[in-house]
Amino acid sequence: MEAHNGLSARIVEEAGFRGIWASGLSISAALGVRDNNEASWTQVLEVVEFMSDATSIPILLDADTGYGNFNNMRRLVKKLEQRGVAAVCIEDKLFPKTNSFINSERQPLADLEEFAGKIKAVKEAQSDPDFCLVARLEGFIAGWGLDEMLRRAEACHAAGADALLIHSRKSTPDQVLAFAEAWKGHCPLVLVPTTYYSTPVEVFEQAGIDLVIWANHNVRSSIATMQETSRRIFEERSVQSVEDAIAPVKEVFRLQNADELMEAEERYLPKASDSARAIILAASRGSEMGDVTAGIPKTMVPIGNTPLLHKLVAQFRASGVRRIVVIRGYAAGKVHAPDVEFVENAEFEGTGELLSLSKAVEYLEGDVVLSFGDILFRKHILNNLLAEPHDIVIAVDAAWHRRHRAAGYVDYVTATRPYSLRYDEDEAFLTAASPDLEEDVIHGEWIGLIKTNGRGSEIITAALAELSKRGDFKKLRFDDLFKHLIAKQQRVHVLYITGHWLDVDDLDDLARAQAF
Ligand code: SPV
Ligand code: MG
Repeated sequence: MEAHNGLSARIVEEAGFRGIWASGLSISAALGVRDNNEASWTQVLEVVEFMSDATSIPILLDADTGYGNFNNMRRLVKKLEQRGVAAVCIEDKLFPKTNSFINSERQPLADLEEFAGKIKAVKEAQSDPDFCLVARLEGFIAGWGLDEMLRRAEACHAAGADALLIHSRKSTPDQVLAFAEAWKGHCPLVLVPTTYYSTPVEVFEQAGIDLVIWANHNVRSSIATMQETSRRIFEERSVQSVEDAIAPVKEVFRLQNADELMEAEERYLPKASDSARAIILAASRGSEMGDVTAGIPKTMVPIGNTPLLHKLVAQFRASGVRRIVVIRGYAAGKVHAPDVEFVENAEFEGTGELLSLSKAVEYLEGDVVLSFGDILFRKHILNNLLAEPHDIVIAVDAAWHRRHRAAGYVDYVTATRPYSLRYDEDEAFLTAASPDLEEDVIHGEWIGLIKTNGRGSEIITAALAELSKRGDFKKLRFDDLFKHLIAKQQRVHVLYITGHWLDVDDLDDLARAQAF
């Protein structure tokens, strides 16, 4: 059965056919060109490769006259074998060919010796012993009689042709049946009953014909349907009357094997649940910034033309964090960012960070990065944090004393050891966290990023539950959480960094952020 691209080839296989005719007429028609070798042989090869990829039954390529001489044929065979094409058919005419049904009497036949040489070259070039060559004899088409056909058939058979295609443009099968009778089964015979289509197939079976090719009926049926569909939609300016008559989109997906891709995605793509989630705390106004945050929270302050939150979200995305939750409160209606989820904190006024975080506690699960909504940092900081295997890790800036400091709260920390350039140092753990630490015990400043794994998320969830019982819970900040974890002897790992981040607390910070 004819096919002319991957889709039609798959349809042919599904219908139950045992082989596919990659028709020269249909492939060129589908490409919008004539059946005169207007499409180059490599263009045909591309099409047949798609057909081969889409199917598992043998494909017989209609290679016209072989696109050149014996040498071109040898190369073609090699390329077809590489693409899993089972067989090739060549006809005894001259390049560039003309379709057998156009001006057929004026079509000269190929020199028989030259044609036999091509056949021989193919059989000697093939590396798969099952690769087949069908020699197509156009003698009847060109007006020759049975004797000449038999002479040509013998020569092709002797040269090694695996089968002969006897073509005829008569409306009855007389010519081809006479040939079959005289040939007496020397080798398999192939017919193309395009013009003598009313002959029942049993007649061919009884005559010992081995293969019948329905050569162009898929491209013709698609032409008829596409013409009707286009005409109707154009005239009716609606698809309503065609919708039920055409294949549903679901059928297109099925023929493309879309399900297989979905299953493969399950197996090969990182699972959404496996990758980290970010929770961004962005509920506070940031009143230190005065008029700048009248009506928008600090997180939406533009850095250049882009809101701070958008930059932050883009940083998470760039490090592969796709699930992002933003806790918003002040001017919540003005807080937006593409493809993030929002959690509302209506109690943002005069309350602390832990209350805000507790609003999103249901998202505290698996790998999580908790982040302030007013910070920016270089990519390596987040990447290093994400690579940490420990339950709870905080990013601490050891170069804290070099920082510009806005008035207000600073999350100073002390750890089991200070920052060191040595790569073989012991791990550092948090031992104290407070804005009031004496300068000589400060090892760094927590920058507002915490990374947890599944266990770490559970530990923090439990800590929040315990802290929420305190009367002052609404005022508590992250250093209270850290103190609680230290008191509970929960280990908080310290990942030291040295600069390359900033927070936006005042207008000076904002100016710095523009240049960051
Ligand atoms: C084709 O399908 O391209 C053929 C068969 O060569 S026919 O058009 O009938 O000659
Ligand atoms: Mg053809």
